[in-house]
Amino acid sequence: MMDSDSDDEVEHLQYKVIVMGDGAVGKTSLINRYCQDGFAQSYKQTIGVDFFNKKIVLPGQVNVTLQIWDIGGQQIGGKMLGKYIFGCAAVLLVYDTTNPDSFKNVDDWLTFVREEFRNNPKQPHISLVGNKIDLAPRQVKPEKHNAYSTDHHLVPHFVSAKSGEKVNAMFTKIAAELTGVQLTKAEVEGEESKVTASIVQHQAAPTPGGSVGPQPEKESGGDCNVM
Ligand code: G3D
Ligand code: MG
Repeated sequence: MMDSDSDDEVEHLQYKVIVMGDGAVGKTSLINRYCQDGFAQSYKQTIGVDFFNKKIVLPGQVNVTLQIWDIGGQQIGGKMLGKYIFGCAAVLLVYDTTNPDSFKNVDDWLTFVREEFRNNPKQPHISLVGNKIDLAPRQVKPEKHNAYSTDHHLVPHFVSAKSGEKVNAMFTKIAAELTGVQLTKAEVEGEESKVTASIVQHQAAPTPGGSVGPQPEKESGGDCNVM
């Protein structure tokens, strides 16, 4: 269901999406893959919080801008994290499928998110994202991932920021779920092989907060930069 009443807003929905998880699970790589369709072998640690706006067009000419936030090196309990997560519409809880500890720690990240949204009538859409599926051996079994997702009402995803496998499809599905647009299997599969999105804005100094629902989009040119 659409969150917005006016036709204008329906045309330009914007959602804040936060990518969370332990260090080195691939948060920056995932965002970089989605925004720039690239993968760097080595990243300097993200300083502070970056966000990137990515515009996609869902079936039915529904224009959506995902404002994707990278929490950088922030840890649970960090003073700013609560401010950054405020008002987000979706959370990606990322872990590394070759690192069982990072999966175990998802529980702490989820607890943090639930706590932040306690008593909030607008709960965020939360995905469980197993990254690095290009690597073997996989230390976290898909059954475990799926069971955890079911038990905690998360949407399960497996991706590789390195190969790009399922990255576009994941973000498109999240955007569709946020807007209530139904995607066919063919449309989801189509996302695997094409990049339909374009970057519309990047701001270097984000203001903590924001609102859950669609926000008016300030369209501008600009690149998706990893700072
Ligand atoms: P973070 O932002 O969560 O801290 P990064 O994680 O994106 O900085 O990634 C941490 C390391 O994991 C990086 O390697 C990066 O190249 C690697 N990585 C990220 N995603 C994938 C993936 O899908 N597959 C594989 N094989 N590696 C991945 P370095 O060597 O720079 O530490
Ligand atoms: Mg990072």
